[in-house]
Amino acid sequence: APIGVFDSGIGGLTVTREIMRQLPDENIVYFGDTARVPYGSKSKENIIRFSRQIVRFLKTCHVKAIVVACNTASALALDTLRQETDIPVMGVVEPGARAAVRETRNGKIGVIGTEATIRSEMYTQVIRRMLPDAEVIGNPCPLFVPLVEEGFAKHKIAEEVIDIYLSELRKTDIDTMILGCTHYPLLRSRIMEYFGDAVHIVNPAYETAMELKAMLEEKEMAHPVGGEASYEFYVSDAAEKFTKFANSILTYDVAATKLVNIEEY
Ligand code: DGN
Repeated sequence: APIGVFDSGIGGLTVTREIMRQLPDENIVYFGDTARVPYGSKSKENIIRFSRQIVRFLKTCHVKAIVVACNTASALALDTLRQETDIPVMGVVEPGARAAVRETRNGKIGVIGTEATIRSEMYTQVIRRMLPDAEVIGNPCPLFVPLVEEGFAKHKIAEEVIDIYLSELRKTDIDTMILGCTHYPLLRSRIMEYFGDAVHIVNPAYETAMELKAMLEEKEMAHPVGGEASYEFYVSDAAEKFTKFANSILTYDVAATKLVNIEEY
């Protein structure tokens, strides 16, 4: 059975990419909610409603586990989804928070993400469960999402936007920072340069793939080694734009993307 991965749109492909690298034998069904993106500026009720529909859809694909690749949905809907679902559901917030707790020396951690993710303070809560004295500084960077989607991650305008959003955070003495949004790993090298060696940058996409691997092994749910993994991509709108973006960040050739009327689920 495949692993179901979902996101508010294309950003979750950064998580998918890490899963493909760490778990090359696993089949994947990806759903990107391109009709309703962005989630970052929406209410908790709607984010839960959207996520529920997607879980129902993924279950029709007989997935064995679900990865909520979207940080916003992980922050706001994960608890609800877990209570309602009989297969393992993994988000990106816990793996990202765990890695930050492991890396920090001074307990001062920065988190960047969408408005909704930062407002939820979910990263802070999860970090403090493990490290009660941690000081967590959240900083929303909403413009990073369209910046990446428009293909400007390597353009010099990205440097300016990074400086505008992150100059205050750079003045603090955080020693670790979490890229708490699916798109931010695509700005990772720029952000690393901006902060320099003193700040360890955590990529929740990578951490999630590693935890997924450990979970599948522990539960003896891993796909047997060998054969070629199959990948399927579904979206709720604008399939061609999605396919183009997917091919710009994945090494796997995404030939076609299927359209789903997600409101029916
Ligand atoms: N996928 C979203 C996240 O990781 O928070 C970013 C895109 C969005 O919905 N705004």
